[in-house]
Parts: sequence; C-alpha cells; structure tokens
Amino acid sequence: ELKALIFDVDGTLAETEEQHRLAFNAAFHDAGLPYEWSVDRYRELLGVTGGKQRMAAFFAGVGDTTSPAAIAELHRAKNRIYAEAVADGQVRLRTGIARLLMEAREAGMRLAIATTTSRENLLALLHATMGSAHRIFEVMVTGEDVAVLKPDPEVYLKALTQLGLPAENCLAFEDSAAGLESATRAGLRTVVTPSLYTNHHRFGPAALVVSSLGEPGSPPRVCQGGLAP
Ligand code: XBP
Ligand code: MG
Repeated sequence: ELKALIFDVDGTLAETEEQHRLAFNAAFHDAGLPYEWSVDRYRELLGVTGGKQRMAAFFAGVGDTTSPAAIAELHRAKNRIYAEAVADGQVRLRTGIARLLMEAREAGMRLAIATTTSRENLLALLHATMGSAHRIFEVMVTGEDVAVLKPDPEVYLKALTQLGLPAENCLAFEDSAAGLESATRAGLRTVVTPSLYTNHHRFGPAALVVSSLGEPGSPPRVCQGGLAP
C-alpha cells in the first residue's frame, strides 16, 4: 500500500540547476576568479553532488589551492545569489508537480523531501513556488542533515525514519542517476523524470522513467494554500 511520496528537489520539483550554475559563475566573478562553468562543463561537474563538494573537486582538478574556508565562503556567496534569483521567480515547479502534490494530499498521501541542497535553498524554492502551501511536506531531510550525500542512501533512510514507514509503503521521485541510486539503496521504488542536466544519465533501476509528471499545457488547478501552477 502506498502511503507516502518522497521528492528530490533539484531537477525534480524544479529545473534549478541552471540557476545554480549561473550563481556559481556570478560568485566566481564577484570574487575575481577566472572561472566560468559552461553548460557542458556543469553537466560533468554534477557528477559530484553538493555544491561545495563540486567546487572543491573542480578547484582540485585545475590545480587551484584555494583553502576549504575560502571555498565555503564562495559557496555561501553562490547560495545568496541563487536564493535571490529564486525569490525573484526565476524558477518554476516542473510540469505536473503542483497537481501531483495536491492530488496526493487529497488522497491522504503523506509527502516528504530528500535533497542534497541546504535547508535555506530548499525553503527559498518552496516559498517562491508554493508559498505557505509548502507545509504539505511533513518531512524535509536536506544535505545538512546527513553525513554522506547522495548516491549514499542516508538522506532517504532518514526520511523513511522520520515518516516512520518502511520503504515498501513509499515511492521516490528523482531526476538523476545519483539520486536514483540513493533511493534504490534505501529500498525505494523510484519514478525518474530526467531533467535538462541529467537526460543523458542511465536509469536502470527505476520503476518508471517519464519525461514529466503531467501534460504540458494542462490547466493549473487553484487550491487552498495557493499552490502555484
Ligand atoms: C542536487 C545537487 C546540489 C545542487 C546545488 O542534487 O547536487 O548540489 O547542484 O546545491 P539532488 P548546493 O537533486 O540529487 O539533491 O550548492 O546547495 O549544494
Ligand atoms: Mg536532483
């Protein structure tokens, strides 16, 4: 019996990675660093989950010896820029997400989040896209709440613990191979909606791979709490 849905955030609830990429580049520029990540470069760099870890791997790769403290500060600057763009409405929920969340709630399903990003970035996105309706998520486990990021299963295992449900009563939603691996290793069945930056990944263990969770152009439904289309 299906009792809860657990959602990844970046790439799944919304196409956020382009805004993350632009924010990384703006942070590099503001710090006077000569780096600019192209779309193709960022595609590869996403193999490292976690923005700070991604920066550190990139710096190591180009022989840049910027200190971990300086990398952490750069990442904070990047997140300030990202949050501003999100608050400014630069990111929208992916097709079908708003309707799925509402219909799941109406059907008595519980909703949770399992993400690599920070709580601050998560809340910025949820506030901007669904206002107070983000309270429909009963459980939110972020990258700050785990010792090891995806593809490790920790974030999904924590979400299951907080829901108090076994994996067989839940369904995960992901957009990346690392996310799918994380959910699968937590024992979850997973629906994958590949995103702009992950559509070249392999999704072998997925229960289902679909291009989106709704029909493009389907009319948004207005509901209590103001969930945006
Ligand atoms: C998303 C990520 C994140 C974002 C940037 O993974 O890997 O690192 O790119 O976020 P997932 P931060 O969708 O699997 O959770 O810079 O905040 O880490
Ligand atoms: Mg993702």
